[in-house]
Amino acid sequence: MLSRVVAIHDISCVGKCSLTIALPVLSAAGIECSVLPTAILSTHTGGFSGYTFHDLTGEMEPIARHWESLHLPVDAFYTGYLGSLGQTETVRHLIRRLKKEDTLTLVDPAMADNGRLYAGFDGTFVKGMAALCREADVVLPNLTEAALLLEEPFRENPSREEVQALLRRLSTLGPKKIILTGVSYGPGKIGAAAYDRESGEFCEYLDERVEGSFHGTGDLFSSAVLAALLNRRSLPQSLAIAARFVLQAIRNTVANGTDRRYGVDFEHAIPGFIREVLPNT
Ligand code: PXL
Repeated sequence: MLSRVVAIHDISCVGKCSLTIALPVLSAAGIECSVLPTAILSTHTGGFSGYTFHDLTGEMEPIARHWESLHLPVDAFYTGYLGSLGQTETVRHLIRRLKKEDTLTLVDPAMADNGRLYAGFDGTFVKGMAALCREADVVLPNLTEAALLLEEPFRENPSREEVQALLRRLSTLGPKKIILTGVSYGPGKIGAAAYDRESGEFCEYLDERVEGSFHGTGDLFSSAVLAALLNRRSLPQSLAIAARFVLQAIRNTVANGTDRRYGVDFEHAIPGFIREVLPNT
């Protein structure tokens, strides 16, 4: 049966990320993606100057009320980039009201990378995002976001033991599954590590590191992990499927030689992703 995800992210009109990634990736994986846009920007905030930003907080509550009146069944909430501190509260309450016992909540605390908060965010926003993470079943931070959520200093290349300790500490915030991205235990490799608090198991998937920074890959990875989990792939399988999809998109982008600010060429990696996430097609 078709699952319905409600994706709560911004619309960056240009520069593939957030909803312009969540929608095509989830749809390709056979999942209905309903949207709750948090803000509309002319481009994302990571590389273009002069971008516009229109906050949509005022629309969120009326939309949620209408959905409540429809008794809209939601299989998963998927939150990403939120526009303001107030929105972390709005989203937290909205999910509480609309979720059922078996609804999955995946929070990607999209707020920082490479040791730095994204433009426009501060320490109070981090606290709001940490409160939202406490409501989640699955959280998916990168190393920078993990340090911020735990109020610890950022460390660039933690060892496997340090990563596992970090995963355990993150699980004490509340979520059952923690997936940490940007993990690398040596030169030339990068990937993700995860911890399932219920089974007590750790897993990881590392693959080739392509040098450089590629915009939107965090959103691509999160969307692909959610797509895999909803297609009943295990946590280790979901990490592997998502990481290979992101790597292929990065390889395509390098081969094309396009301006990295416009995002990665994930479109040509979709057929391979579908073969892995929907193996019977
Ligand atoms: O990819 C994360 C993201 C999402 N949305 C907006 C962003 C960013 C990262 O910079 O600026 C608007």
